[in-house]
Amino acid sequence: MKKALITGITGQDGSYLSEFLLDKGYQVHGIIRRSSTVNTGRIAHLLQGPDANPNLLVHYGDLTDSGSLCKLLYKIQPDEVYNLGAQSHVKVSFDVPEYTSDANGLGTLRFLDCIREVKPDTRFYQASSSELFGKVREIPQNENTPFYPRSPYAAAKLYAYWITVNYREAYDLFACNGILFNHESPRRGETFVTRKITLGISNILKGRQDKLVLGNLDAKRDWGYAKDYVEAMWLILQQPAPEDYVIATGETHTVREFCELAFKHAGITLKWEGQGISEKALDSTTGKELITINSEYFRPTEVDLLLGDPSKAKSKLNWTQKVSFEELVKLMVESDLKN
Ligand code: NDP
Ligand code: GDR
Repeated sequence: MKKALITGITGQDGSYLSEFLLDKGYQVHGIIRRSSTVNTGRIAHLLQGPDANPNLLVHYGDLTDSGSLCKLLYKIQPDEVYNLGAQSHVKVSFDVPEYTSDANGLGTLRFLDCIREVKPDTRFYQASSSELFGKVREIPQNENTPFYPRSPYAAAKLYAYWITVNYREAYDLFACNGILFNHESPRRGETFVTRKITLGISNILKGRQDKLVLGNLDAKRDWGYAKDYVEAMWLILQQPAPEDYVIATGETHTVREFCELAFKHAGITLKWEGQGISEKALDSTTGKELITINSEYFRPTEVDLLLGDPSKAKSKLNWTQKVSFEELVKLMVESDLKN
């Protein structure tokens, strides 16, 4: 039985990856953090109840604590490590830059160094990000596009990207970067823009929230479905040689388009008024204000346009996304309306 160790198992991707690997017959070990409130909601169904899987085991640890990582690596002796743990919110990284750098940047080094010492044949996946491309200089972005990080989050992920490449080259580790563009799902954290919108719509329709307050509506993102993307992570580690891959849909949409489509799925057509910080969206039938803008949600430096070129993943991994942008928006809206 193959063994996988996942950091960030309680997150969106960690939960889908766990399900995917358990289905493939892996024994899955996850690192969880101690917290004062329950943080295992996304994997609770795998830990207890009718769908509980005895091949899922969780352990306390933290990416900022090298001893905990090393002990787990020694104890579990995994075949594959998926390093998904991170302070993953770009805007928050401006508020906690040092912690973000520690967990996202040095955390990756801690794991790689431990693998080098303890079990150098472990295959290592690093959750790299399209945020590395930052200030756009080339469209679409592929594995050869230069990086230009625009946040403490992206700068930390840049270090993690290069230390992964360096440990591969210096110590012959099977260490790979998946440069994943934005991917979403009903399990997406509630403060990321897509989920904030779909959950907000549900709350508005149920009378629990008055309106949505957003930031930059003009940012463009290449949004895919998280469940499709965790398959790519696994495929990257099954290749004969360790390489880095861009995983994306090849389509880009503005936050504004996401809003329009999401409200449309809920039966509401938006009518936009005003400009810049005074822009707002009204229900075109009733005139009710549904979206306003607040500068609080703007970032000191923004990533304006992300559009990935997944050609390498298509040809070498035979990977392609199955869920379209329209389907993704629909399934997120429907899920939040149902719950
Ligand atoms: P989430 O925010 O949903 O999950 C992050 C996970 O990391 C959580 O399990 C969290 O634990 C854990 N974590 C945070 N800090 C630490 C720490 N110090 N030590 C150990 N674990 C920690 O992120 P996603 O699932 O969306 O993303 C997974 C990874 O992929 C992240 O590294 C993210 O930066 C990266 N990425 C994500 C993309 C996306 O669009 N989703 C695109 C490209 C890259 P807890 O539950 O306790 O908070
Ligand atoms: P991102 O995702 O920064 O791309 O990082 P997020 O959903 O936070 O922002 C996307 C775009 O929407 C704009 N925006 C808002 N964002 C949030 N969170 N809240 C708002 O109210 C709002 N209004 C407008 C943002 O300015 C931005 O342009 C995600 C994370 O998962 C990272 O970990 C990952 O690396 C990248 O995707 C790829």
